[in-house]
Amino acid sequence: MNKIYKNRRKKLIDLLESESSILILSNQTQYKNSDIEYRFRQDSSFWYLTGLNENDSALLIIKHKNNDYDEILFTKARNKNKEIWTGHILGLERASEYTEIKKVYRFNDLEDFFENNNICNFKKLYFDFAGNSYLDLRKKILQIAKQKRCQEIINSEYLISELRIIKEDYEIDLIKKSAKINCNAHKTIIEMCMNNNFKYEYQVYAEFSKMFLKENANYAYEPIIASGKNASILHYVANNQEMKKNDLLLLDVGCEYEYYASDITRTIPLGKKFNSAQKAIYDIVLKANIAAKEQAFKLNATIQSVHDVAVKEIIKGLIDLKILKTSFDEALETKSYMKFFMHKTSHWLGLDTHDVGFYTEKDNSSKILKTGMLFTIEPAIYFNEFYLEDYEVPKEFLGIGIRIEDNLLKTDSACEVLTEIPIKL
Ligand SMILES: [Mn+2]
Repeated sequence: MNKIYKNRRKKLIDLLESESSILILSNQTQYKNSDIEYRFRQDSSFWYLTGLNENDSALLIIKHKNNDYDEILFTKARNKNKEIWTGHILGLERASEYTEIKKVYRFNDLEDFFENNNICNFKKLYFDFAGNSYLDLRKKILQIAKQKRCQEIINSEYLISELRIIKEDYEIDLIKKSAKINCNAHKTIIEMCMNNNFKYEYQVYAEFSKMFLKENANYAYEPIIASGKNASILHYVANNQEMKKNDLLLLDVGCEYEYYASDITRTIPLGKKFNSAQKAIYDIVLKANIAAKEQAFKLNATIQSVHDVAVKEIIKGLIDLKILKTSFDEALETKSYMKFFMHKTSHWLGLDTHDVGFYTEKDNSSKILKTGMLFTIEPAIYFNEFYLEDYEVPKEFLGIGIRIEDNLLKTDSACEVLTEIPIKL
């Protein structure tokens, strides 16, 4: 197991320029209130490179002029008084054994290490200085690096995402498992919803929780169980409203299994039958979803071309319904369609739901989809009453929100769709 992480570090070291270093911090324990801790979730990049689930830890890799390198791990020491309350701490010795990193220091000494070593007057320091844990420590390290005339401080994502964006077979297996658990839950719960088994959104939430937890999985993010016009709010997470029989229900639920996410959205009519406005919009979104997937299957397709194809279907559909009252070209040019479809069609998927990785190359061209990349396809149309108040949309469309989201793995020959959930009406 630990060989996986060691190999990844080796690849990272190969990417790192000489006289440069990279620092990756673990996640910090977050508190709900007073001394009540949220369940700990490791920082994805720290996990990716070490496989350690400890907070108060950091990985520092230094590459010298002659291309020799140092791997240094910082972690917290064992502590009987703490361990009686919150359990097992790995400690320096065992962390060293597990990772096979020989130089292991206390996390509390990280700042001093930067202060007293010459790594900061190196050419480059890769470091996520804008991360949202250990704010004071991040600021301090940035300060020290600047004081010591580090020539360039670069977001570590630039380096790590080059590795993380292409998934290893080991990762693909875990994502497939995550997608399978998620698909099974969606299939079962969609069937139950269409048979009106639930009265409130939170009852649907409870069912997803049960189906995930019994597979040793959990949510990748707060699920969106949005009935009626709640579906026109992109990240609706209150999940506490009564569901009405002829409303739509949008289910956007992410499953995390062994750190890996799948991210699925289906929108269904609660009474098993769409009304004509719902059906018209659903058909456009479904067409956009299918067309975008076909595009992704093509050789050398870019992530932008997948979005363009989805946008094209959405504009065409909205013009046919006379919701957009301009020519196709004008809608594209003025981006008037963005009142109804305001996000991108895809994001990368992996350890993070919105996984690391840039969408363009250094020359600003869109990234070509390559074997081992995992991404979503999620076209949508929303008619949010509040957002659209100045726009003329026939009344029957107001409040509708429809999104259909699949997860795809780019393969040598085409693409594998990991989320087949046919909706039987
Ligand atoms: Mn998504």
